Amino acid sequence: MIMHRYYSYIVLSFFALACISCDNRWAFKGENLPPELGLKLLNGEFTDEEGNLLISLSDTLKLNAKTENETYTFDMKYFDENLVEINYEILKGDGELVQSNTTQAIAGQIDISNEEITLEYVPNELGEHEISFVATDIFGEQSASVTVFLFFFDNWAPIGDLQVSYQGKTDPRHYLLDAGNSIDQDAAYGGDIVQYKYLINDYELLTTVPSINYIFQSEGTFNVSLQVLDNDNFWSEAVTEEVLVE
Ligand SMILES: [Ca+2]
Ligand SMILES: [Ca+2]
Repeated sequence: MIMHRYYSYIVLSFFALACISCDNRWAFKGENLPPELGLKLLNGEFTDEEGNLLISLSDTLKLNAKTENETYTFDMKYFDENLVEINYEILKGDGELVQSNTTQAIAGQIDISNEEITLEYVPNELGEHEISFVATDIFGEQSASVTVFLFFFDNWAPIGDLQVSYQGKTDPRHYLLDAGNSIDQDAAYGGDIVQYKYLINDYELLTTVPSINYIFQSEGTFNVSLQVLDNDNFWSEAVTEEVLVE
């Protein structure tokens, strides 16, 4: 009987504490867990091996008339028994957040009828964008804020690289003009070099292959310059080599 009384005492005091903190609500806030909110990891899970949630991600996307995707899709999930709402705010950039498979669309609010949420961000401008989410439960307890940073760009320029080397094989003034180390800075996003323009003094030569064999027509000093064109129709700045042909 003594044990029983002790148990009752603990429960009562717990109840008393709960009512002080829960603002006259008919529930035990002391048993409440604050909501948790996380973004989908690359492996398709929402928690890592140690049970941690991903609360921030940043990504860079190429966006122009030629790219296929004009939006950024991502997933998040909430963990809570008594969630009331998830609010979001676009802190940086002009864009819209669209939730898939929902009939209810309230600005600044996410439909929480499913724990897993698929969202699409539609930017109205290039540059930096930042979207922040917070989940709130019935007791007003909030999750850590989840933030998505996105950077949209239209094109990064190519950079030409020119190596001139003496060959002398077919002719004593035979050289190799090699632009093979030229790069397109957005190669990781589908950027590519499609043309090479050589200017040898005043003589212009356009090719689609990175290196050419060239025979100078006379002795003398030649300025060989190179520009490369990317698949977004943007020319690099010229790089120039001075070649002394003997
Ligand atoms: Ca809760
Ligand atoms: Ca490019």
